Amino acid sequence: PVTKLKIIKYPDPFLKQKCLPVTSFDKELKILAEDMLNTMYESEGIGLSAIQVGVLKRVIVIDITEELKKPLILINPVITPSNSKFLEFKEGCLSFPGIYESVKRNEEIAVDYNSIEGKKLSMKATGLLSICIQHEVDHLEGVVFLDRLSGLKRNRAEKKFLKMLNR
Ligand code: QAP
Ligand code: CO
Repeated sequence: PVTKLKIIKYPDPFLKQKCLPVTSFDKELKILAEDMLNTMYESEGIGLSAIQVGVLKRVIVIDITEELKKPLILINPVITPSNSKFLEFKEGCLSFPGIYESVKRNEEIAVDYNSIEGKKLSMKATGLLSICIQHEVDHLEGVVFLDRLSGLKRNRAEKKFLKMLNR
């Protein structure tokens, strides 16, 4: 069965929580990851964290391809910047439909993570993939992209979003 999960929207305080590491790599985890991918594809997203669908586990799914055929499932991801270069990109978020803001993040990262089977893996990422992984890993710490903006920009973007929610 294909399931579309409900996405929690800002300013729900649920999104400020810290997620717990995954320790059992079982059927339930596979179903969660699959439901998250379906939810992301149906919402036309490129990344989604478990916390956004109400699950406090360190699970993220990503697919930045146009053809929607390179799903990435990262469990317990840990990021290490590979250099001191930064990249600015206009980001969106499925928990903030309709707003896009420019955020500065590391350009190149290494990521240690577990596969869906629990295998320890690592990868390097640059460009959009790197940005997307950093955005999703932030969610696992209760951090949203607006938290990465300067005070003034953040205020403006938050007001704009809350106004849109009320219309
Ligand atoms: C995070 O965000 C991201 O406002 C993933 O109306 C975004 O998938 C990382 C979306 C950009 C890097 C660059 C947003 C869909 C999807 C919306 C998303 C909307 C419909 C956002
Ligand atoms: Co997001």
